[in-house]
Amino acid sequence: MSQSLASLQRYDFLKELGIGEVNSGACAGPEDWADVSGKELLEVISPIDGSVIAQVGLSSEKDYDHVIEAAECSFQKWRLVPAPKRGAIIRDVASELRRLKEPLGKLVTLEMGKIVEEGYGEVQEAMDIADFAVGLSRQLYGLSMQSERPNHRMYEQWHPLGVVGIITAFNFPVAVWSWNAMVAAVCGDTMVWKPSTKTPLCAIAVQHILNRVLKSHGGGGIFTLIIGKGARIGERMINDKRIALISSTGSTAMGRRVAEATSKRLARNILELGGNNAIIVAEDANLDLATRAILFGSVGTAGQRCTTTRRIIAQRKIIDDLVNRLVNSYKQVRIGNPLDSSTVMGPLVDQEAVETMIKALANLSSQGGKIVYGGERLKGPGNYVTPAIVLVPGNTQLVCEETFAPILYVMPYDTIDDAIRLNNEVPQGLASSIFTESLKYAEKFLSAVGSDCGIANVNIGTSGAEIGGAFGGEKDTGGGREAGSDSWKQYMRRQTTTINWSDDLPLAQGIKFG
Ligand code: UN1
Repeated sequence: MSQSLASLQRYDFLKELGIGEVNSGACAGPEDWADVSGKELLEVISPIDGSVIAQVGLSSEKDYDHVIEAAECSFQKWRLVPAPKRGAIIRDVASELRRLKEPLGKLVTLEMGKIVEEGYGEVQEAMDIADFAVGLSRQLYGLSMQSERPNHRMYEQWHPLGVVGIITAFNFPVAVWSWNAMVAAVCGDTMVWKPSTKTPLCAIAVQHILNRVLKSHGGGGIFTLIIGKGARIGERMINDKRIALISSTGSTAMGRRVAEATSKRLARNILELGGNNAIIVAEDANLDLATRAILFGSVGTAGQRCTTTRRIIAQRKIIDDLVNRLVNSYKQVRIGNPLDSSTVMGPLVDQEAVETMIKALANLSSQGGKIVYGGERLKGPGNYVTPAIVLVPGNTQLVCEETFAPILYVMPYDTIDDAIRLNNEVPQGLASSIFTESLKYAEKFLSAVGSDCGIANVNIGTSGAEIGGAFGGEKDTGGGREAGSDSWKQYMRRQTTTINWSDDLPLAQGIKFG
């Protein structure tokens, strides 16, 4: 069953992705798009110029059940496919992503506004985790332990978990899904993806890729897609007993709701929520390096990464020099159409994001904040602002909140202990960095009394993590870990097995019974 999108403004690169031809609403497998007629339509607005680029039918309750049933049903077979064979299919997904890196990267830019270089980077990240998952498919190791009983063998093995629900945010409309989906797929799970309603086209384009690859392998229902609002479809997902794990990216408020619902039904969750990431710049830091890293961290993706650098904690002796350098760099940032390769900063995702930024800046002076650069709304169509640098005395109430916009707060410190305290003082705990040439400062920052974040870097900014490590953070960031390292374990169930190959029945703990 397939239907056209209600409307789609044509861009040449969309043709290559196939999303102008067949489409949308919900999809459970190859050739299985839901009918769009009679559906409530979602307008997809490009942040570049405010134009409506497409209308997408929102999935109905019936679509939802159809998709979940398809995922449940395909799990029965998929879990029996040897993991390296599952990996071989993911290898084909990676090849398709590689082939379509350019049009897909441009679609990311068109739909959410990050500059095209970052759009390509996002698809690269999806390819990277797919490659990682292919390797993983020949691993998924369990440990073997020494049994205390003679002629007994004890070990653990990992089995597929079930249906995984993936809820993603607008800012990484492809990469964050792939962190979950590529790994979950080789682990033998099937999944249901609910993308942000701000970026349904990226999800539709990806689903077309998946459908093509799966069809060539004679399958379907492993990756499924449902497009709907959080209040309806999201709520159904998090409360649905058929979904064993919910992996969710978004605000802390949303994450609390997911945690509540999944804990109530004792399901698993992976939460990747707000960040309020700081870079400590010590008196001995290489300021050239620090300035470049801060610029990428604070202005990259127009300040809309969860890893965006939001706070600079600068040693009092160098703070003026650093702020001057930052203001000079900010002045050179070319703001404009993100599809233009010379642009450094594109628009914010929507008008609401612009309002939120302007409102936060308006409240600053009452908290001792002083804008030293930017923070203006730019005239014309699209959601453009100038990135702001703000001097603050410390972690005021506003600084403690994550404003998803390019506002960089700069605060002074005197001792390294002060700097670490300031780094840790906010509710969130995702990414953190220190710029220093001192081994002692760096090691202290990384020690148990150092940064309390899930990511702690030295002479590298807070954003732009590689997929090989586990990604996520503590406190209000939700505690989840995705992508590399041993994150795969969350998508599988562990089974501890003891085998007795003796003719006796010794009990553990030396118990004599009967
Ligand atoms: C996010 O903002 O949700 O580390 C993910 C980074 C990227 C991923 C960000 N690799 O900045």
